[in-house]
Amino acid sequence: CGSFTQDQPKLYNPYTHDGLLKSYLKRFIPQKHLVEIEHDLTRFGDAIVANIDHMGRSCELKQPTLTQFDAWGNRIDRVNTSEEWKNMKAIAATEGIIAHGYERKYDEWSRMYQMAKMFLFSPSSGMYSCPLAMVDGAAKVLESCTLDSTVPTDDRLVKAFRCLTSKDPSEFWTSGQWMTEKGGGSDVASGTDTLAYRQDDGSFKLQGYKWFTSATDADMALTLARIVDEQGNVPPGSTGLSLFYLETRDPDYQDPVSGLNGIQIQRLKDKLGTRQLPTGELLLDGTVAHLVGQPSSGVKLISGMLTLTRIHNSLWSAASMRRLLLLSKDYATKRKVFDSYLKDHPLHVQTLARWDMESRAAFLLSFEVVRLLGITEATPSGGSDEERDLLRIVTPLCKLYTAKQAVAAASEGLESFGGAGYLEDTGLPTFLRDAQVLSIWEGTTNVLSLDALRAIAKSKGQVLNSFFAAINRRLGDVSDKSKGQLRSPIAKVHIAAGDLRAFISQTSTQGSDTMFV
Ligand code: MFK
Ligand code: FAD
Repeated sequence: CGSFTQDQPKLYNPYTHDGLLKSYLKRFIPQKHLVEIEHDLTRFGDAIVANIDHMGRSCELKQPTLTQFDAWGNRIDRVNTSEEWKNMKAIAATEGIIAHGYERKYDEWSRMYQMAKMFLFSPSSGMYSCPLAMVDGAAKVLESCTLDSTVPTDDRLVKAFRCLTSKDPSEFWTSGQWMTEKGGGSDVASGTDTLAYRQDDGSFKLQGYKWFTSATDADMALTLARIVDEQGNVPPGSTGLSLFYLETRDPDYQDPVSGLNGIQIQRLKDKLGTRQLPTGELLLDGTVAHLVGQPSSGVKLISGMLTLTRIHNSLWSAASMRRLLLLSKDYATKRKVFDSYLKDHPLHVQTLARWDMESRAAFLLSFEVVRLLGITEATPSGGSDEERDLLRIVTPLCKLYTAKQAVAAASEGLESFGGAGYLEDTGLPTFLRDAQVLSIWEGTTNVLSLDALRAIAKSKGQVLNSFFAAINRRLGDVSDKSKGQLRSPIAKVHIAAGDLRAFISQTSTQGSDTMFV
């Protein structure tokens, strides 16, 4: 009596055990690259099962803390993170999780390879995928700035780009993205009152308060501030914001005790989820920073970072949905109820099948954005007009849509384990807690739907024309191939796209005066 124990769900190699990513890569990546890529993903999938997943769990169990003062009253502002968290940084570097996207060894498929690795890594990374998303976004901005021949090349930015994309753990850097202030996270233009004072050597000193900064342990950050002119005037609005680069522990400007560059960490946030992540409030008090690009183009420049972090957000949404499903499917072969395993109960299978379908749609839509990103970055032409338009319009829609799916799927996922899904020591509640942030950071749902409208308005409707042209053409292809029956995996993208089309019509007619549909 009471001796029954339940076999727990087991994580198998998420690459070899789930045909979705494997078959997708096979469809798109040329054979000459695929052999090498598959070999690496299989090895990485084994490493995830062998130790990375366990380390990721430890990152939640050993949450970061802040020590503000030493025994003698000195302000030291030290963020204490676990060994496992630090190891994630080394793994990310050696695995080339950022580097692959910039080495472009596999041409336009390099991004697909990089994001495939990220897809496998993120649910096991103990939220390290968050700083990595910001690393990728910062690398993208710095790459375009250092390639821009209209602006003199700044050696600091070249060095930062090298560190962000390094495979050497001793050189690899992470980056923060400090945009949100107390007055506004969505409305950055009104909310930002950080000021930048020009110094004689051409650098700037920042004074301000950043209200949400994830990865407070980052090596560098990109941030926004308003440049005060010689008369003491401060430019208002969106065009008054400039983009700055800073090193949190710049050796030239370190405080002798805390080691920080004019930064005080006021506190770490007490959060519903993402507890693995040191998200803090920072007082910038004379932080030495360097202008990136032209003054007053801060929002436009940091939008390049937002594009990348929003793609990572979509990837994470799809990856967490898929990972929880794999665990749930395994559990269905182990948990017996009413004399049979869950897998033999049609109603349970139907629930899993619906969720499976949702996760496939999220995956396909996210990887379509990744495919487009790869084309625009690594083909000599930078992609066709249509491909660039699609990347612009689908990125915010994909982020907002997959984030909502991820929250619903995490809830369904926990329920599929019954009461066990609610228990902390199964590790399962983390999925739900962490999913809730996906629709908040990197632009809330409404802000992203307005971003889609911004893209439509700015292009005078052209991005929408490209969107429907692509949909109609591919729907035609699918109908031809399957004689009207939408059976192929691509058809599933179109089902998701059909929802998006309905969504766009809705937001275009409800959300703005600039109507296009
Ligand atoms: C694991 C994956 C996730 C990782 C998460 C990492 C941790 C979380 C970190 C964060 O949450 S960081 C903070 C994220 N914050 C946001 O996402 C801000 C949300 N608010 C917006 O997105 C606003 O739309 C935005 C601040 C970008 C702009 O608002 P404005 O001030 O009304 O901008 P405006 O005047 O419309 O645009 C200024 C310029 O930027 C315009 O260009 P032009 O000067 O040429 O006309 C715009 O076209 C351009 N722009 C704006 N959004 C763009 C864009 N360009 C390209 N793409 C976009 N998305
Ligand atoms: P608000 O902008 O006040 O939004 C409140 C509500 O208003 C939302 O529902 C929103 O959708 C809605 N809304 C806003 N504008 C409109 C509009 N025009 N039309 C209709 N509805 C609208 N920020 C950083 O810069 N760096 C970080 O590293 C970072 N890390 C974070 C980590 C966590 C865990 C969290 C939770 C947040 C983090 N953020 C970070 C902040 C995050 O980006 C912002 O919270 C987010 O952008 C929303 O801004 P807000 O909090 O000011 O909300």
